[in-house]
Amino acid sequence: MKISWRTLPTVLLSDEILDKAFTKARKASERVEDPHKIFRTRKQMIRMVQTSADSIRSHFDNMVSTWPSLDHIPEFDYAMIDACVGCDDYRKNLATLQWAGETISKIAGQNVKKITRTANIEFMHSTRREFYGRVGSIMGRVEKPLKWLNEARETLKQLPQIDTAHPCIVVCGAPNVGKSAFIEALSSGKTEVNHYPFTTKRIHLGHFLHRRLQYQMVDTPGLLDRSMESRNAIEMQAIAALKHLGSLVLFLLDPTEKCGTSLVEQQNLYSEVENLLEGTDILLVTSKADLIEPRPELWDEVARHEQEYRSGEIDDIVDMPLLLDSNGHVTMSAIENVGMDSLRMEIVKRVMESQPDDPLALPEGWHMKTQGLD
Ligand SMILES: Nc1nc2c(ncn2[C@@H]2O[C@H](COP(=O)(O)OP(=O)(O)OP(=O)(O)O)[C@@H](O)[C@H]2O)c(=O)[nH]1
Ligand SMILES: [Mg+2]
Repeated sequence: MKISWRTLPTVLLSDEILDKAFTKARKASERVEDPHKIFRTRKQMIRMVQTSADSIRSHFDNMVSTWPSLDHIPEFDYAMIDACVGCDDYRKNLATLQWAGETISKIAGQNVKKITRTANIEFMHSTRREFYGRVGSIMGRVEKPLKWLNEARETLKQLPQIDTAHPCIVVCGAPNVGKSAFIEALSSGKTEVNHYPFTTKRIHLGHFLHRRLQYQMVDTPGLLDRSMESRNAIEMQAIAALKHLGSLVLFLLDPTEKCGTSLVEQQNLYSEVENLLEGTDILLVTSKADLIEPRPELWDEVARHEQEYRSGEIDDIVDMPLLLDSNGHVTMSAIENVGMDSLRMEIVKRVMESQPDDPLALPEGWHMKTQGLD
């Protein structure tokens, strides 16, 4: 399942919704034909009240049903929405629209009754005017919620579009260790570049396919690359959200320190991430293996295996040696593309192990019918 904020239409503000509704209402009244003035006026006023109310009601109903309901979304999305805009506000503002639509419908019903019961033309007009006035004041009360939702949509649109039904590998580590380069190099298609709403850094979302299963990889700049003290509450919430997402976390460590963060600091960060994402499988990977002197012992052998693997069309798990550094940590070079395929294999194996096949699980999209439970 994947929430798509980008396809949500722009949020119209009160004035625009009112304009649309009143224009429709006027046009509807112009179509009324009746030679009898009282009957004609009655029909016209009723049409104006009903058409404008229906237009606004259906506009709001539509919004409420197209905006994702927080009750049925994956935990990751919930936590991200909460971190970015706040779930309580989200619910409250959508509920206000629902209320406005229902209230306008109700008042319209009362005014239509009044118009139906009178033969006084002036009273028909004034009832219609009174209705428009009340609609205007209700619309005044949804002005703020509409603006809020519009901003929320802009904010949420920036989130990476992660499909929580597929495995996701979270790639973290200090700034400049090569997170983005790693994702770029391992991705089969184009990577998506975005921001988390609370950082200006570019995040990358990429994927590769293995046996028709899509593996997503996302990096975490500005989230898991700073010390605890400098993180704010929103970032902490977003980190908590990552727990619901990661099938596997890769922590990249740049042994050359070319990234600008010392090894000691990087190791401290690693311990912090271990604590923060407790319970998630974390794999420590050293990056920039091409810069390690001397080159890792298995460099040539791994490169040869990977070349063979790439020239075949095997889509299964292949036994390949992992590229290891002198400390026994998995390593790779995104730039020279060595150690990447063997690490990809390791990722697939680990993800598969963390998600054991449940023989009783139904295929996605199946719903068990509840029978005899009425
Ligand atoms: N030699 C070498 N350089 C690399 C490798 N991977 C990344 N780099 C370089 O390291 C620098 C940082 O790489 P990025 O991928 O932008 O690092 P990042 O972790 O995404 O950085 P932030 O998003 O700022 O946290 C770039 O200049 C890359 O070219 C590698 O495997 N070998
Ligand atoms: Mg980056």
